Parts: sequence; structure tokens; C-alpha cells
Amino acid sequence: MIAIEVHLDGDAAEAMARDVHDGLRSTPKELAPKYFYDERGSQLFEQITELPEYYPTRAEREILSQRSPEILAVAGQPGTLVELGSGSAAKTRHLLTAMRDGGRLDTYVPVDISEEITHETAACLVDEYPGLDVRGLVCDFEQHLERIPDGDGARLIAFLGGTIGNLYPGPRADFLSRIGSLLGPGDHLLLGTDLVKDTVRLEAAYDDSAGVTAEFNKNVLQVLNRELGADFDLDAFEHVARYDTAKERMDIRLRSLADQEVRLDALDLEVAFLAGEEMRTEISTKFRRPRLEEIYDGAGLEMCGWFTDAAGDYALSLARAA
Ligand code: SAH
Ligand code: AVI
Repeated sequence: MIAIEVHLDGDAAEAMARDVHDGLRSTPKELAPKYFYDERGSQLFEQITELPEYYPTRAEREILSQRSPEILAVAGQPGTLVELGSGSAAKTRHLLTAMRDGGRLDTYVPVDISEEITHETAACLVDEYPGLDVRGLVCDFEQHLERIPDGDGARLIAFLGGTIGNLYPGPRADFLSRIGSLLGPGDHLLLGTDLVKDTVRLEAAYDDSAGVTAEFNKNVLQVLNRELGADFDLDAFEHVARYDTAKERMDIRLRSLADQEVRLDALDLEVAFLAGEEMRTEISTKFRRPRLEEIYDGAGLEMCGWFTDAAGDYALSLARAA
């Protein structure tokens, strides 16, 4: 059975307008990465996951394909899997299959801001896992986290792909604390985190030779053109991806190639860009185990499992309420 609640109402449109207005008027300018993911943005992200330079998806798949039964055993054999930022749930199949094979697969709750991909994913999964109850939420997970349904018995809340790395430290701490408050005594969080590594590999992963990440980055301008009646010229910006070694995070930006003015009709706003000016569109934080343990601690969580790929590029960790 499929039931999907959509919470992208007038409030979401207003929140986007406010966010973009504030982001374009701040110095330096900034846009939130959640706006990448319209239908095209989700498709481009799927292409990114297949790029030779983009190792995180392969590394996470390696862990899930080899260690899902072990992860589920540490997590107390949950029957409900909630997934934040589920997207196509491609790698999630390893967890769902291990849950089914262990005789405990009842409910899957995909939570994603992209409506199209959530409907597609739900439809595929009920075919692949007969009897599976899919109770999806289309929403901004930072706004509507508390709408996640309770499960019968233990729940596993998965947040895969390294998407936690796209949040700034303050909102990340709040978000993890709120997840902590949702965890009952038998529930666990399964968190995917990309790990610190050398700058050359990191920058290549976010600036691939085929230009897919550049297209993904610029797609946010197309989203603003459509949703806010803007007139961004995508050819007048270039993709920039730099690793900030002090903050241990990728810093993704769009650089204006000329002095230019952009109009956003829905905001009744004209914005000037100077040639060479950069607007941040995303950060992607890289982690080390001790730092992640501190972050869990600060959010009232305690790490109870740590699983990496053979190369040590990426980690999945399990946590429970402390
Ligand atoms: N988990 C998948 C997809 C990661 S891409 C994987 O590991 O491959 C990030 C996903 O999070 C996208 O599907 C995007 O639509 C979703 N997302 C990003 N910000 C979000 C937000 N604020 N609320 C809900 N979903 C969000
Ligand atoms: C979704 N998120 C974890 C990706 C990342 O690696 O930070 C988004 C991405 N941005 C550019 N490439 C991939």
C-alpha cells in the first residue's frame, strides 16, 4: 500500500521566497542546497552518483551491500525504516532486502522534498517488496520532522548519502537533537558521512570532467527562474568547487562571469552581481570519527556502531538516544 502526504503548500512557497530574498541580499550571497532538487535536479544528482570521480555513493553501497544484516542486528531488527532525503532509494534496497530476509519488513517511510522522485520510488518499492507499506512524506525535513509516523516496534531512521554534511553546524546540531527526541528506546539512527581525505580527490568529486556537477549546481538558477519568475542567464555563471581545509568541507559556489543585474519578479527584486563575484550554493562537510562522536554527544545521542568501506573513504554509523 502507498500513502504519500505532501507538505509543499503555500507555506513552502513563501518560505522559499523569503529564503531566496534573504540569501540574495546577504553578503556574500547564498542559496540553500535544498533548492537544487526539482525533477531535473534529482535526475542530475542520480547522474552524479554514477560519475567515476564521485566515490561516496559507491562507498556507501559497498558498506550496505556487505553489512546490512549486521547493521540491522545492532539496530535491534527494526520493522520500520524511515529514510530522510530518500531520493531514488537505490542503496536502501540493501537494507530493505536484509529486513525482508530477516522476516521483519513492515513499513518504509521515505521523506524527501522532491515530489516526483518520492512518488516514483514508492511505486517501484511496492512492486519490488510485495506487502510493503509505504507511508511517504514530501516535505522539508527540517520543517516537518515531527510528522514522521510512529512505527509498530523498533524503527530505524536512515539519513544516507552524506546529506547531513550539507547542513551548517548550528542547524545540524538542532536537527540531530530533534532526531534524538524522536528515537524511542528501541529506535536507532543510521547516518551516512563522507570522511576527510585529500583535497585533490575531494575537488575532483565535486568538479567532474563531464560537467554534470556544474549542471547540477546551475540548475538551482533554473529553479529560481521558474518558481520566482527570475531571469538568471545560466551561461553567465560558472561552477566553483573548493575544499576548505580549515573547516573540512567542500564549498560549492556559482561565480558571475560578468557585471550583471538579475530580476526576480515574484520578489519584486533586482540583484546586481559583479564580475567574479561568488554566491555559495552548498557546503558538503567531511567528518572524522572523534568529531562525529562529539557531535552525537552534543545532540544527546550515542554512537553504537561504525562501519566503513574497505578504503576508509566513507562511514555509516549507528546511534541511539543517550
Ligand atoms: N539518499 C539518496 C539521495 C541523496 S541526495 C542517496 O544517498 O543517494 C539528497 C536528497 O535529499 C535529495 O533526494 C533531496 O531531494 C533531499 N533533500 C535535500 N534537502 C532536503 C530537505 N531540506 N528536506 C527534504 N529532503 C531534502
Ligand atoms: C546530497 N549530498 C550529500 C551531495 C554531496 O555530496 O554533498 C550533493 C552533491 N553536491 C554536489 N555533488 C553532490
